Amino acid sequence: MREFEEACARGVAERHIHGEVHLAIGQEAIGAALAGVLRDSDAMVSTHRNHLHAIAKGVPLHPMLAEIFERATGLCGGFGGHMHLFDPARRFSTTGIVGGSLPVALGHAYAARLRGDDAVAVAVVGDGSVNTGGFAESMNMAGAMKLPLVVVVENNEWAISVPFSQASATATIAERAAAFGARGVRVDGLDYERVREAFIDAVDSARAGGGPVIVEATCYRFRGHYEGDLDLYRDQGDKESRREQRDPLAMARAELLESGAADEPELARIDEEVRAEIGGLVQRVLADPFPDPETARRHVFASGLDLPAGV
Ligand SMILES: Cc1ncc(C[n+]2csc(CCOP(=O)(O)OP(=O)(O)O)c2C)c(N)n1
Repeated sequence: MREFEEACARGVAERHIHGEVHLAIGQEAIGAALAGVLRDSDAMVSTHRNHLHAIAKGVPLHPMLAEIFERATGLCGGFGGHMHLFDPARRFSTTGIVGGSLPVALGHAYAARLRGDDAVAVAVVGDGSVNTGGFAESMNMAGAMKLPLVVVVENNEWAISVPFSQASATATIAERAAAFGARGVRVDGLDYERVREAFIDAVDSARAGGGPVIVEATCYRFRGHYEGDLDLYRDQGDKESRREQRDPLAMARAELLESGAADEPELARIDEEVRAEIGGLVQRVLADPFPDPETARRHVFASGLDLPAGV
């Protein structure tokens, strides 16, 4: 996940990617904890900071990176870009509208109820989204109808330059769950094991008919809000020390070594393999074609008609 996102950061610096790119470097423990837990039939809806969630849901890396690099081989033919990853086969989608993933995930949860199956819907959101009307409305309906909705809130303390502590009437997000007839849990989002336990428990409970659950995972983003953000609103000393002392990757590494689950040579070999895999992926994507400009307006209307180019 870290290597994939660093490839995206280089893609911005080298001008292969245009527009805003939001990376979740520093939040990998949450992304990793979501991996492998959901079934293919479960839906996941993410935000503008979505790469780790797509990887966790099993979206294949080549069409995903190709979409971010604006290539015709991308998930949406290179038309959507990084904020609009969409993979119906994996039931994964994103939205750039803050708070917008909640009503979409609610729709998936309601659809599961109408179908009568035991699929769950997961919405991943940032702390900024919990103060939107859509969040409250979706949570209320999910609670009233006991829908199988799991909301994972990545509380990285900031909504661009607005600190959570100044924007929220409650000290935590998890405590709001009670007002919606939901369960709420707050976990250290830098600790992979804790988030994974909380997420599995939330999904099991929602799948069994227990109604909505909010999992608030505390974390911190190491990059600016988007690539190019000068990030002047945060205390640089605090940011540096968190990066040095609370990097979830370094923490997971230390834990693996300490518990004897892995040794240095093994971790070095995995690092090498991942670097080679992502490096090769970037080379393949760079060799892929751009979308044909003739088709620029083809996806504007959902008419179902195969309109001629340019219409
Ligand atoms: C409805 C809406 N309002 C404002 C924006 C502009 N905007 C983009 S990201 C963002 C902050 C989001 O913060 P948070 O939900 O905490 O997620 P994070 O970026 O920290 O992951 C804002 C205000 C938007 N995209 N949509």
